[in-house]
Amino acid sequence: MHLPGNYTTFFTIPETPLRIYHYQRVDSTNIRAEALARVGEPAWTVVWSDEQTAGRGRFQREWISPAGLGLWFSLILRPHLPLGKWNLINLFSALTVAEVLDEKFRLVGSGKTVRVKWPNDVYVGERKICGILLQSGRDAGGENFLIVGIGINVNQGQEHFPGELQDRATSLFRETGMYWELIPLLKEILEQFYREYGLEEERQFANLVARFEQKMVFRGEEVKIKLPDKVIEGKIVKLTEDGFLILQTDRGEQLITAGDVGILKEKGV
Ligand code: BTX
Repeated sequence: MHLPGNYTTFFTIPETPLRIYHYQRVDSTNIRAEALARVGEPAWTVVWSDEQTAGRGRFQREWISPAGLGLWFSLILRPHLPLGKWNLINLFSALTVAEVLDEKFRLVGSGKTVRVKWPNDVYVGERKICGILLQSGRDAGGENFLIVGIGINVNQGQEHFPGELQDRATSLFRETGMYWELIPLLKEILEQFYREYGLEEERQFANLVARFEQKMVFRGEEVKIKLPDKVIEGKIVKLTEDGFLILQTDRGEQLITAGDVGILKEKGV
């Protein structure tokens, strides 16, 4: 075991291998988890922090992670899955968070539902409630690992988001009018993740794509997909069995594989 320095608490979740290092403040839980994984930390270790000073999204974009208002955590996985299928874990992670949040909406009798946006964002209506950042790497022993970084807005009010995000971001509090305790929610998400992951891994994630498509926003709609070097327009047809996107463009069908794709409607969601 490689103990990470200055964490404030450590706890496990019974009957699972989940081990959680809890910090008050870190730069990014993904960075911390990656450092641990590189020196051999086993799967199912989680780095969780009340606050991130350098929380990151895709393309090195900033992920706003204020103290105590959301869940900012990263999970180490060592998937028994061919590398070409690791993308499915993107979809799996978003779906798992979406299902737990849906359950909360049902609990408070809200008619709202949570949707997923390919490959791994979680939305309520047109506002992002959760972002997920996957990073893969190889440890000192030559074994591949995956870091699943999850950021969930929980108790922020509108005023806690900077101006440009007030209409594009939301939280459980904003959607339900209630404050939510962080630790039970974290445990629930991790437990569900662990349970469902075991089942999915056994069947090589075979039903996952269909489940994801059912909850996916923009299916059959005209979208713009922003790639690092260009923007492509087309209609989302479906996902491949490895969880990549097939886009109908005016030059035929195109396969979109890059994990760091943003989907924008005309009005710029
Ligand atoms: P993304 O690149 O899809 O989203 C980043 C964009 O989302 C930003 O440019 C900004 O517009 C918007 N944004 C920033 N903060 C928030 C927020 N709190 N709520 C809603 N929208 C926001 C998504 O990347 C992946 C984010 C992963 C975050 C987790 S937190 C734990 C782990 N550690 C870490 O550094 N990243 C991950």
